[in-house]
Amino acid sequence: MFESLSEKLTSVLGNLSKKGKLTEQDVDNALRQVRLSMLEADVDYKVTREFISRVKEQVMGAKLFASLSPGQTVIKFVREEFSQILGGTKSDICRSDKSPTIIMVIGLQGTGKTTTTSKLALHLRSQNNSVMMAACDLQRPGAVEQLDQLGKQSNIPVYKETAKTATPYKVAIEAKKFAQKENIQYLIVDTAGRLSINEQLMQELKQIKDAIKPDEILLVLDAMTGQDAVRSGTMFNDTIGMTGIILTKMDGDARGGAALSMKNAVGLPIKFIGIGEKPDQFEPFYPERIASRILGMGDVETLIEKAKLQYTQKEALNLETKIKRNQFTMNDLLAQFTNFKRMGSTSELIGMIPGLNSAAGKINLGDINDDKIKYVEAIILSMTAKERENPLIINGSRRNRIAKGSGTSSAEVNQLLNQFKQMQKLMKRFSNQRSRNSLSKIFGGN
Ligand SMILES: Nc1nc2c(ncn2[C@@H]2O[C@H](COP(=O)(O)OP(=O)(O)OP(=O)(O)O)[C@@H](O)[C@H]2O)c(=O)[nH]1
Ligand SMILES: [Mg+2]
Repeated sequence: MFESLSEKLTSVLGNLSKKGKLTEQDVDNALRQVRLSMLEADVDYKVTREFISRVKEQVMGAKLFASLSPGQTVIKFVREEFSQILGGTKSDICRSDKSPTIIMVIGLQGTGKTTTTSKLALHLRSQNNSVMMAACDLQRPGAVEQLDQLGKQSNIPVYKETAKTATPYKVAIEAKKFAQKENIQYLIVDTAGRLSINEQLMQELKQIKDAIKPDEILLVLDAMTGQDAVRSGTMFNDTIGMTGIILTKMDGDARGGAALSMKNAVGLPIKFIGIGEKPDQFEPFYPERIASRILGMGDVETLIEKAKLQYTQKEALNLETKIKRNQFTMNDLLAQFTNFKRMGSTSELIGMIPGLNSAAGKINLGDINDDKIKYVEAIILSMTAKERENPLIINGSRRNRIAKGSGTSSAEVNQLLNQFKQMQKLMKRFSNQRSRNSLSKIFGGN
């Protein structure tokens, strides 16, 4: 997400910070390029214009032309402004005093409502809440079954009614009663979509809304539809009223115009983003972190949170001890890949590592991708237990056997062995105090 915008801004702002003193002309030139990049990213014209004028105002107010490294200050202002137009601070799901807190999920056809309903349910459950979903899309054949399947996969109960006489608002009322009786903390209601905002859809949604009085109404919008998403956000808010927005398919949106225009145009916060089809490809929306990602500064906080979800404290400590004692083997590397894959796609993770987000094209992201990891895994899996513990015993004939077994060439096996050696060297350096602290931070050890 935001790849194209991020690439351009990283290069414009990178050039700015390389300069020593700046003239007003330098800043104007850079801001002109920022403006063009934002317009190319499909950010609303008015939002862009106001953005640039606010940054310019701050630059002029800061008297930075006299300072020695003004580039960083300009970048700071740009970052803060991005964070502001993305909504400023993170916006949480509200919690009702009485259980259940009811969340109604609405939106046009195919935007990702049902997938998002189950992702949100998983997210709330991971915070130790009891959650139930209600299947109130009785419009599309198979919709109830789809939610039911998703519920089964993640072991989250689904309230459904299959009687021909069932209507969406009646199912919603029954689901609410059931959740109250069972003292379930969150009830998430999936609703039907239509191709466009029509009378029938609005009637149905209003009926459900009046019947169950949800605490949150979240509108699901497809980020890939850019300004169309912004327009439908405005229309839904004018007719039904919402409390927040979930932007899905951010993984397929290199530009990011919808995300950057939404708060200003609709006046509501983006609460979550969908970043893939899988159940865990879903994140709370943190404006500040996203602003950093857009400017190629990475997002260490999210990376740490993702890592923490996958690592137990014990695993983390084990790993750290092994690294400290220089006992990190190919088996450990293999285990790290498995953890890495559970955390998300490689490209998604790379965007969160500061400076790695294609910093002015210095790093070829094509070099590090999910396919490459698959090869590396195949090579390690073709090694014997002894070879994995001690790769030094791998001679010519062993190398050929491993290459054959993994469908690679012996040159590729060699390359991995060399990389592993380099890695071990690097890890030795991790043993010093400073690095140990940062490892603990990432892996949650003490
Ligand atoms: N890449 C990607 N795909 C997504 C994301 N969210 C949903 N999808 C996909 O979008 C498609 C539609 O998702 P649904 O959840 O069925 O959409 P819906 O809004 O419930 O659709 P209707 O009920 O027909 O209106 C599915 O193929 C999902 O896997 C996302 O964040 N990223
Ligand atoms: Mg659906």
